[in-house]
Amino acid sequence: MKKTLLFASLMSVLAVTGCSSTGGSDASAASTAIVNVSSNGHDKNHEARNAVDGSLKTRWAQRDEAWIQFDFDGEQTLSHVQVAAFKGDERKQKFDLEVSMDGKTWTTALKETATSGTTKELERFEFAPVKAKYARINGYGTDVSKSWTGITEVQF
Ligand SMILES: [Ca+2]
Repeated sequence: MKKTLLFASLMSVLAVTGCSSTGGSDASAASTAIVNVSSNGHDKNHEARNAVDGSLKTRWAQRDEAWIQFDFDGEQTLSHVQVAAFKGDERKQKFDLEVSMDGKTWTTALKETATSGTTKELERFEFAPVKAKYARINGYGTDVSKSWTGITEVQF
């Protein structure tokens, strides 16, 4: 009985982290690994790491000039980003996406983009494939609040 419970809890952990051994078509299992996340600051306890913790209930929030940076495990070829915005079913979060190979020189991958304002879930934004070791989202507030950027989850 104890063994069964342990196995069941182990399986639920695997399901949450997306480490499925079936190699199925679950998109989350194929997301690019992020080894570090940082930002130019945050509001209260809404830290940068909240944008990659797998929960839509936690967020990174910053006002006015806002950026959040994602460091990958070496060189990656990116062609999309998924973004879930805080109150994403009420507000359109405005952002740009920049990518870099050295963390110093940045190239714009997505310019003057915004979430739909119709969902709290991850939304997918595609762009021309580009090699990158780093990616950065610049937030420009929402259609409701010009100063606040709030992002609950990001995946590449
Ligand atoms: Ca989160």
